Amino acid sequence: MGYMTINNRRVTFDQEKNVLSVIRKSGIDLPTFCYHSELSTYGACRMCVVEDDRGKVFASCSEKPRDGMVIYTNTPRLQHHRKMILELLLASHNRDCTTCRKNGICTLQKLSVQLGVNYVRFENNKPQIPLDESSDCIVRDPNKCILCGDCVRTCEEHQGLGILEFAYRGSNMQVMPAFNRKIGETNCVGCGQCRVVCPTGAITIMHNISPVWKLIYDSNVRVVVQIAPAVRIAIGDKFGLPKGENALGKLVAALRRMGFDEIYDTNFGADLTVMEESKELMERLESGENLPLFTSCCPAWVKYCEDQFPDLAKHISSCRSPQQMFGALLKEEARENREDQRKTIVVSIMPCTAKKAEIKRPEHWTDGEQDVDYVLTTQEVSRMIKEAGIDLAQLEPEALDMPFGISSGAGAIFGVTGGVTEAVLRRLVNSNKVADLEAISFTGIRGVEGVKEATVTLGEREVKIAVVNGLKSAGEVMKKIQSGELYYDFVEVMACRRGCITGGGQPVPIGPRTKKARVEGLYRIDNLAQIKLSNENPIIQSLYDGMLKGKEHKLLHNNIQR
Ligand code: HC0
Ligand code: SF4
Repeated sequence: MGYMTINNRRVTFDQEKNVLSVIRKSGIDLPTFCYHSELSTYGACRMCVVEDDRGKVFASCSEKPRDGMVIYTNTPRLQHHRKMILELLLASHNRDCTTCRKNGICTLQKLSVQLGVNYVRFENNKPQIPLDESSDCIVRDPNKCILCGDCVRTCEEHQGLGILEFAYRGSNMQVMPAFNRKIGETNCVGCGQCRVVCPTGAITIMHNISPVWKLIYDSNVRVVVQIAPAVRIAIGDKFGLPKGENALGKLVAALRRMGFDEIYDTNFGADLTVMEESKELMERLESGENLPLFTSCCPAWVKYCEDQFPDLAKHISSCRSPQQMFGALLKEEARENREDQRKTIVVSIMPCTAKKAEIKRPEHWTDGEQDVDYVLTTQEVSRMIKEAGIDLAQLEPEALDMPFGISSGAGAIFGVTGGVTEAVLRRLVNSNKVADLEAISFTGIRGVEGVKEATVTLGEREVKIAVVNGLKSAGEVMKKIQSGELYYDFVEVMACRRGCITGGGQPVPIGPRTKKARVEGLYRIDNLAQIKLSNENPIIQSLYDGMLKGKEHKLLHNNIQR
C-alpha cells in the first residue's frame, strides 16, 4: 500500500496497475479512448494526461503509481491539451453525428460535449471511404475511426484472431483487415467484441430494424419473438434501470405495445438444448466416440472451431442452439396449426451479433425453410422501443405468452460462462435438492477465468470438464487437446468473455461494475426460479410426449456430417 496526492487530496493505492486506475478509484472519471482495463495499455490517445508537481505532463494509463506522487488532473494546461486532441480528432473525422448509429453513445461526441469543444478550426479534406457492409453481423465505417486501436487489440488479445490491423502510415493510417479485404471475406466470427470497445461509429451492429417494423405492421404476418437469457439483465441500461436488474416483464410489456403478436423466452429453448445435449453427452460417453463433446450454442465459437481447428469440428455437438431449436419448434407449430392463415415470422432478441449469421446457416433450417427470420440485438430493440416513444422504465411488467413462457433457472444461466455446463449437469445428476444444486455450482464451473476445469462423477464415471470463455483461451485449450496434452469429456466455449452477458449486441459501455451486475443478475433469476432443472419444465415434458415425438432430430439437431 502507498499513497499519492491527487488534486491536493491524499489517496491510497494498492494493487492498481497504473496512475489512471488510482485516479478513477478516487472518484475522478478521467477521459480515455484507448484504455480498457482488460486490454494491454496502448497509451496513444493521450486524453488521460496528468501534470505532476514539477510540471511534467504524462499519460496516466502508462505510468505505475509511486509512493508520494503529487499529480493534478485538470490544470488549464491539461484542459487545453485535451481540447486540442479532441479538435484534431474531430478535424479528420466524418462529423455527420445526427445520422450516425452511434449518435448518443459515441465517446468522441460525449467528450466533445463534456469538455466544451464548440468549434473545429480545421477542414476534413480526407476522401470518403465506402462502408464495409460485407458481414451479417457488423458494419465498418473507416471514416469514423480515430485509430485508438481498441478493436485491433480486442480481436487479437481476447479473441486471438487479429482480423483487424493498422495499415499505411502517417495521415493515411487506417484500421482494416489484412490486404484491405472486406470483413466478410476474412475469418471474422462476427462476435462484435470490436464493436463493444469501439468508442465511435467506426464499428457498429448490422441493423435489421426496418424489415421487422414492416412485418409488425403487415396484417398477413404473425410476428413471434423470443428473448435470449442475457437480454433481460442488460436492456435496462438504456432506460436508467439499475445495472443487472431483470427487466424481462417490462420488455414484454414494451414488445406487446410495439405490436409483436406472441412473446416467448429463449430460456425455454435453452431447456430443450439441455435435454438434447445431455443425451448426446451420455451417448458419447457410452460409445467413447468424438470425445470431448464441444457445446454448439455460441455461433462465433462454432465458426472459430470450423475455421481454425477443422480436425476438431467433429466434436461439436449436433444440437442446434437454443434460438434455433426454439425457432424450429415455433415454425413447426405454425405448420401444424392450420387455423391461423397468417405467415409466421420468428424474430429473436439476442445479446449477440454472431446470431445474425447463425440464422442463415442452412444446416439449422428445417425442410429448406429458415427457422429464425431476423435477429435483433438488445441495442436494436432498445432503439425500436425509443422510436415507438415508449419509456421501458415506466412500464408495469407483463407476463410472457403461453405455452412457451415457462422455463427453468437452468435455462436462465445459459447467458453466463459455465451456465450451459451447470444446466447439463443438473439434468444428469437429476436432483433438485439444494445440497446437490450447490455441489454442482461449487465444482469450479462458475467464475470469470478464461479456462475453468472440473471433474464430476456421473454414475460410475469421472467426467472431465473444461469451461472456456474468450476465443483466445479457446485456441489455447484446442491446441492442447490436439496435442494430447489435455483430455476432457465435455468442453463449453463461449466466445465472449464471461459469456453472452458481454455479447457484441449489448448496450455499452460494459465496464467492470456492469459485468459483475449482469452476472449476478442471471444467477439471481436462477435463485428465484421455482423450476431448477430443464427436465422438470412441464411444457418440455409434454412436448416430448406430443409435438416433438419422432421429430427430435429434425427440429432440434443440425443436419451436417462433420
Ligand atoms: Fe446466448 Fe444462448 S445463452 S448463446 O449467450 O446457448 O446470444 O443470452 O440466447 O441460442 O439460450 C446469446 C444469451 C442465447 C442461444 C441461449 C445458448
Ligand atoms: Fe474480431 Fe470479433 Fe470484431 Fe470479427 S467481430 S473483427 S472476430 S472482434
